[in-house]
Amino acid sequence: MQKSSYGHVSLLEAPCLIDSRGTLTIYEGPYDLPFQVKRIYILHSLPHNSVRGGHAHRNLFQILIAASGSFTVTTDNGLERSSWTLASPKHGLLITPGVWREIRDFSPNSSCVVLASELYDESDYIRDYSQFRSSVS
Ligand code: T46
Repeated sequence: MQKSSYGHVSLLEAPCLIDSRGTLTIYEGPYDLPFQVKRIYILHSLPHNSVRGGHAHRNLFQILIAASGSFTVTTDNGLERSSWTLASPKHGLLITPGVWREIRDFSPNSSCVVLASELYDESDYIRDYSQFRSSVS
């Protein structure tokens, strides 16, 4: 996937198969996933007042999914700030490199599954907001 000069955030909608047994929601590359998944991690057992994120990535693409419950993601690409409430596994929030993100307002028993395009690499993080702003302007 190409990087643009400003980071980009968009909401994906995954297909769901619903029958009397419940719902099956599918994220399947290359149809629904814009990158190859190299890592999956899960945020769970989250206190309501917890704040996760507070950083941007240089090269990493990610998709955040509310596997259960709900939470709010605020995003900032240096040009605009947006707020996204994720409350269903059928919605995946695609975040490209160059986006500052903070995740908060976790409902009871919420969990956030993250699909990531790269292996963990601390040098890919920008954890200082002023440094992030300098990197995008
Ligand atoms: C993101 C949001 C949504 C690892 O060793 N391996 C990993 O794969 C990850 C994700 C983290 N870590 C280590 C790095 C830190 O020492 O785990 C510790 C906690 O990570 P962090 O404070 O970055 O966690 P969050 O929840 O603030 O951020 C995470 C991701 O790091 C980040 O990429 O976008 O979830």
